[in-house]
Amino acid sequence: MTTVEHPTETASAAASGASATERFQADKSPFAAVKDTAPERVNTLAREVLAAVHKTVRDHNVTYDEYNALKAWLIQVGQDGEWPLFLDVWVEHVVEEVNTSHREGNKGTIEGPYYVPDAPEQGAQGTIPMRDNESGDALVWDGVITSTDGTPLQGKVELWHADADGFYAQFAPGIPEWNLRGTFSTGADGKFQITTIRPAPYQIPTDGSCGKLISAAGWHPWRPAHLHVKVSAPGHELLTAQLYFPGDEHNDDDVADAVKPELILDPQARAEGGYAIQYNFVLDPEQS
Ligand code: MBD
Ligand code: FE
Repeated sequence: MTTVEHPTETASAAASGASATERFQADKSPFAAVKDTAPERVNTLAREVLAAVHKTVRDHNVTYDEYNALKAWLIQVGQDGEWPLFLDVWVEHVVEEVNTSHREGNKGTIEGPYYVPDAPEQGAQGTIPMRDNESGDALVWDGVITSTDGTPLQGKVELWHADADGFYAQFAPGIPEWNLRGTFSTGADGKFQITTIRPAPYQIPTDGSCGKLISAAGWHPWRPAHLHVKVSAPGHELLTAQLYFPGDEHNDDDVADAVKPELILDPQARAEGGYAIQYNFVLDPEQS
């Protein structure tokens, strides 16, 4: 089992937003990707978003107090570093939907704000980096990566998830850098076996602007327990997904609307403790 040192600083929800913003800003590619977007496209999108806002203001006779509260809140979202959180929780699921509807292979879902590339390689069969005293039941996951025609693919599964307290390494302080983050590369048979721990239900940070919106609106901050994955193989579309556990009370009312029935696991209790899961990935060939 891979173990990593255990710093003593305590994890906190508030720091996650700032880390997510810094990490996103460090990657300049989002701007490069839309640099040459035609004015017509920008015009259409910006105009329609604004028209939707105008309609809401008219339909509900929005007051100046409410307009100013909105301004103050938008400013605060930026100051809290919570734009990545806000967008990934309340917008990304529709972007994912329209961009993957052509797929015949696995359903995917949103990436969320806490992916970090290049997690340490553990081989086709391995244990994700974790602390000696990591809490949570053991989870042993067997699977295979294939193409839509059934051919096994030499590929990789990048897995990341929260710890039993709902904190992600590199976004909450006090957690070893690569804790519960690993890359599992398969051989030509596409098979992998990953050992990790079963994560707990997750609450998005409540101590920032997104939390203020949630409590002001009478919503709840919960996501069901989930495992994040990116699955890739040469010549195939990258699959970004999350896997969920049956019976989680938030599978039906995920704050981020990211649960799909195809992504719910079927864990089996093991005689030696913990759970065994079997979940395979089918990747779509890249469109030419
Ligand atoms: C998460 O862990 C997550 O997966 C999403 C989508 C949003 C916030 C935190
Ligand atoms: Fe998550």
